[in-house]
Amino acid sequence: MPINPVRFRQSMEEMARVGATKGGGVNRLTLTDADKEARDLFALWAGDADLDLRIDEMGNMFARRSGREDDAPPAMAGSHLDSVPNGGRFDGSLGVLAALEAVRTLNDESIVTRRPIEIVNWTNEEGPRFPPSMVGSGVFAGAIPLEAAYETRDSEGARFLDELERIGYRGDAPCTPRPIGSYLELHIEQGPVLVNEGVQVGIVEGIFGLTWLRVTMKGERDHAGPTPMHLRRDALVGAARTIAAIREIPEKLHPEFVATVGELSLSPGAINVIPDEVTFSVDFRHSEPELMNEARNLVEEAVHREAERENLEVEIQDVGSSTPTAFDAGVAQAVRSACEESGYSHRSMWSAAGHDARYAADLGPAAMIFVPCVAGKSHSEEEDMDWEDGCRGCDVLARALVKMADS
Ligand code: HGY
Ligand code: MN
Ligand code: MN
Repeated sequence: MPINPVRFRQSMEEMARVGATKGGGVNRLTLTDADKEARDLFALWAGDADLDLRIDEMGNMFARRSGREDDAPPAMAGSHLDSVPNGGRFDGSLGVLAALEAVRTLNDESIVTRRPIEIVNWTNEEGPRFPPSMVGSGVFAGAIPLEAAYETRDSEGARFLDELERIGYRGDAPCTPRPIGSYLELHIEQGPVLVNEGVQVGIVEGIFGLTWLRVTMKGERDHAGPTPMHLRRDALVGAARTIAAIREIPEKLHPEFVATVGELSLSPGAINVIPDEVTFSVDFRHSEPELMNEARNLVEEAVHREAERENLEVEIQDVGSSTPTAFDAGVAQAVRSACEESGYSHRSMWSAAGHDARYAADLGPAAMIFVPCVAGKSHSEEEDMDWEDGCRGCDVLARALVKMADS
């Protein structure tokens, strides 16, 4: 099953020109014109590969190749084409286009698998514009209500459903759970493990849980000069102390626990006015549900402690969460056998990044494949990947996909 590295790289480089940024990354926020352009390009390539394209009511794109037993639950492989703001050109597109390369190779070799194969481009994997993340796969798996997704608004007030219709990707197919034979997702690791250990392929056997919160702290706007310090209710001071406390939580829980405050907004934002309202996000992750619960308690304790200290009102909003999930040992074994066939070094690992495989795993056996990215860097324009690594990942995906499609 020899993939075509030149064709694969050409498609990756053409896709990287969609929403390209000066710094070598991509800006393809979900449901923007750049996302539409990426979707249109994928749809064109799916047509060229004689795949039947189905778009569901969340805009998820399923490019289907018939199997000998066409009613069998499909062997799926895919990822996402949307990006974070000024993100990397490999995050997500690697998984979609490697799956496409695998199918193109099956076409070249005139191989027909038992199961149909479906390549998936999931809507809004990333989440920054319309939180939470992984919403297309989350609705597909029945974990997120369609109406809730439709009514989400971005920071300018644009509604998810209106934007989905505006780019022409509100499909007719129901976005509801259906059995899948298997799911595979190739992705750059987006972390330092494979690079540091010099290992070529990661066999991803599970995925961290993640919780997203949004905290609002409200104090009192007042003059920066005449207002005595002891009379102030400074929302930014309360938020700053809380954020510093959140930074200390991971080391209380586990060396692999992570917590991040990535968004912060304040009002009025004037040099001579005491801030009266601050909103910030909280993202924390781990593989153990108990530690996720404990972290949630510690975050709430910090918020209420610092609010009381500065006499602030607080609101903690749940933006979204997904539970830690072990992937399927059988699919992981298919990935391991593919690595052994090709002689690639490999190691088992879990993913600390969120991926649509998390929700696909609710509908059928799933696992992921990681390849190294340069310096483990991602979610930035500097994200980079050696092409040999990418081709190794594509080769493993193609081999494992055929095994699963013939299982
Ligand atoms: O947040 C994540 O881990 C993913 O990149 N959306
Ligand atoms: Mn991704
Ligand atoms: Mn990402």
